[in-house]
Amino acid sequence: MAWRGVIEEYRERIELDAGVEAITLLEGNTPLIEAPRLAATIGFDGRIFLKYEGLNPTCSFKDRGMTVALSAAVARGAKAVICASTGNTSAAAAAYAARAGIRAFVIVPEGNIALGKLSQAVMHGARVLAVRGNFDDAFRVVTGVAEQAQVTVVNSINPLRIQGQKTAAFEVCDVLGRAPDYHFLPVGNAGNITAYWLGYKEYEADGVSDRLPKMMGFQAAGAAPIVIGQQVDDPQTIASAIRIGNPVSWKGAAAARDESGGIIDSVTDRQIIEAYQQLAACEGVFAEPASAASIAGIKKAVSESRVEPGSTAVCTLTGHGLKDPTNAIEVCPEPTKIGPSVEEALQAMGLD
Ligand code: AN7
Repeated sequence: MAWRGVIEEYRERIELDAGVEAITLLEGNTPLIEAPRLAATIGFDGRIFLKYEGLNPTCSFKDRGMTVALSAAVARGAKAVICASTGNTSAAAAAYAARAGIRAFVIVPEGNIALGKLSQAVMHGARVLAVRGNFDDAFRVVTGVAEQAQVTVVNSINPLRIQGQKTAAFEVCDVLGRAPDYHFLPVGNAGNITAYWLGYKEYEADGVSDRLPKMMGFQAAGAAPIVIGQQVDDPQTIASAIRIGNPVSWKGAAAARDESGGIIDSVTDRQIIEAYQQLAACEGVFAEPASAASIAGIKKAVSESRVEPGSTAVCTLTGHGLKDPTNAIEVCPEPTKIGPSVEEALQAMGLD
């Protein structure tokens, strides 16, 4: 049977009022790709699988939560949704609001959202407000606006977002037949690590998986409030998606770490960029810089002997590489310019 989107596929496991009509773009069912070359490159004697969330309809994992949040909002008669976003949430909110025929307002940090994400928000007809400030400032504006206007907040303080996002953990188990031993993922607002942990716990409690993974979250070193244990006032990282100083789901992330016996650690921008290029070049999988924090994370954890040899690890690649063409072009060598001549081409190819 054709895939019906995460609500219909997992409706009995999602806390959504019975009979709510699903507003869907058929999100979910993303591939779990084994990455043996990457495992060999980083010296990991075990199996790595990539949960490639960049293949969702708006090219990030945010679609899973947005289908649930928008479906519930519309069922309750909402005419508009609002979110603060480093880009991907706004792209998903804009698309699902368009699908539902309601308005979307998105507040993004001016100058700090990747081009692909901004193009999605505007193309889907959202009203985009660029705030002079960072994500945390934008989020404060959203909560303030929501107190005074008839708009539904679809940031991950909305618990329905977490309900949708946990389906990614179900999919991983449905493919592997059980939970992995380790689950690596980037951490920004910390909604996703909270959601995966919830999903894994539910499958384990129901006997669908015989184990729980250790949750291995990674923040960017310049935006690592959970790692240092305090809010960061001026978060900085090349991975704009996770440039967040005061995560909305901080408590959920800490609980996932502590209950699972995992870690929340940081990786530098240099490590993120190296992993970003390595993943694309050695496995043919293109993910945006924030997503590469999970790859930088497993490299770091393996190098520190924090991962058992012979174990199975899943790394979530949260967003597609095409979301952020600017960074890709910047970190790679420029194309070699040649005239329309076979000789020049051969010479430039450097094969002889
Ligand atoms: C590609 O869009 O917060 O820890 O406003 O876009 O669940 O926040 C994006 C977050 C990782 C972090 N990877 O996930 C937003 C936003 C990508 C992301 C994260 C985000 P959370």
